[in-house]
Amino acid sequence: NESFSFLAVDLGATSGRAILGTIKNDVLKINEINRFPNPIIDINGYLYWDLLYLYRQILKSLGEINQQRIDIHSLGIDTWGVDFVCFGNDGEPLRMPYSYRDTHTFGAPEKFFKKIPKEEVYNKTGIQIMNFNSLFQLATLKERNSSIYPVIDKVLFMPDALSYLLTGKMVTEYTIASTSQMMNPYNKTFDASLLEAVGLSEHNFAPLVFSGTPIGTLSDSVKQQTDTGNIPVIAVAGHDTASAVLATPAKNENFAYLSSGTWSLMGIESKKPVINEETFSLNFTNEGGADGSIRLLKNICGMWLIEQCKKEWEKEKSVTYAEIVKEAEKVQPFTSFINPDAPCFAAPISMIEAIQTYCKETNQPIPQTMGEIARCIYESLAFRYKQVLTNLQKLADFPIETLHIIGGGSQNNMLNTFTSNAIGMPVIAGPSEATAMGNILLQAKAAGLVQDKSQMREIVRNSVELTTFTPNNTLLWDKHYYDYLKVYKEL
Ligand code: LRH
Repeated sequence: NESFSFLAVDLGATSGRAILGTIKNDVLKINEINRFPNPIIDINGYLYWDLLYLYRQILKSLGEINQQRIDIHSLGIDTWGVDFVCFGNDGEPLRMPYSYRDTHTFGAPEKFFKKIPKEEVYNKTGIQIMNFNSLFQLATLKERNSSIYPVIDKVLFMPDALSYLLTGKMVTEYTIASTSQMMNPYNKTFDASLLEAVGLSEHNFAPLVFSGTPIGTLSDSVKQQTDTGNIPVIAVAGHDTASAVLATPAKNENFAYLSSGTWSLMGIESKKPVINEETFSLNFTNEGGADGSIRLLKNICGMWLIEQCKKEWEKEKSVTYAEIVKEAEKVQPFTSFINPDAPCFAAPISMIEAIQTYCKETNQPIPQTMGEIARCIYESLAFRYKQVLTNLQKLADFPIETLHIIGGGSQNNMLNTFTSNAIGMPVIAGPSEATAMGNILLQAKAAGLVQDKSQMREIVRNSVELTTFTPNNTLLWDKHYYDYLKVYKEL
């Protein structure tokens, strides 16, 4: 009953955190070491991530670990999907990475499909067509004659780029690479024709490794700056969603998951890719799972909607999510709905105005107060979840009996209740730190402490309190689902 500690660096598109995980007697205890915002930086209308700031936050977290005299076995980094850093042949970053929210990729897929038709791109990758996928970001840079493009030596996805800054070693981790829309999900390698279409080849990527592979140890420079030793850096499931799904506390296979954060990722696990006319027309994605399985899922615009509204409300006075939910509880239910995935919500100047305009254009009452707007968002999300879950059930070859909601959004009991009522199925909420837990459990696997996914999930169940929400009022929710469908505008 020895204990082992690991450091998970979990970077989301709104905030990042460093979480210490300690495993003892098959129980995982987590402890937040550092939490920091990860703002999108607007420079002359282009949107970037601050790579060096993220690097410095990781060093700060290591320094903190050292100060607290904690011995960690290893460190692993996971981040949001699709974004990447380009490096020159001297190993230096060529520019700050763009944020996938940058509108420069609007319209990029349509242009790309003139070279390789849409259906072919989908059939090759199984990835949901979204304008910001790495493939279309690269196509955009090439098309814009970006000055760095001709001198790109390596493209490293975000977690791999940060691991490289820490170790000097370059790898391409499979789960994060799978979000790029450049990989073949059957043989788990890059598709040469897609790379060629953006003027790249396999040489522009570091060697592919699977989740749980050691990358190297902290470089001398990092060791000096943080006063730490030879800590190994592990390529965990670099894609945050893959890490989160791994930590779903499911007991059997008849479940769907909803990884709830800035995005709501709703899906099932599949042993092999599911790529057919139906998944194409429903635009479902086949991302790589940490255990080699496929995450058949759909990206739903999640807490982004409320996060953006909150920012606007905070211009007047600061407000917590608990306060927002409290206001939403007070207002008239089922008044106005939006399609959370309508393009107008992807990167609006004002989210509040975008929601109001949507309601106006669909002849619904226009939500005005914080409570009204929040209620509109939460009810619409619950209905969107029902819509996607219905489609998922058509694709699944097993009965979906429960929905596991994991991630930060699982702490919203109002939304959990709404969701359970809308889908007419029990919702099991938690853990809220699923991503960090998945990250840590993969490091534990690399250390030989755990063997497989079912053992990892058992550890998660041993370690957290889960809350079950049973459906109520389903008839009422069913009735209003039709009102939602009426105003739901297909993309
Ligand atoms: C969630 C997420 C999602 C991606 C998006 C870009 O954080 O990784 O799975 O599609 O960010």
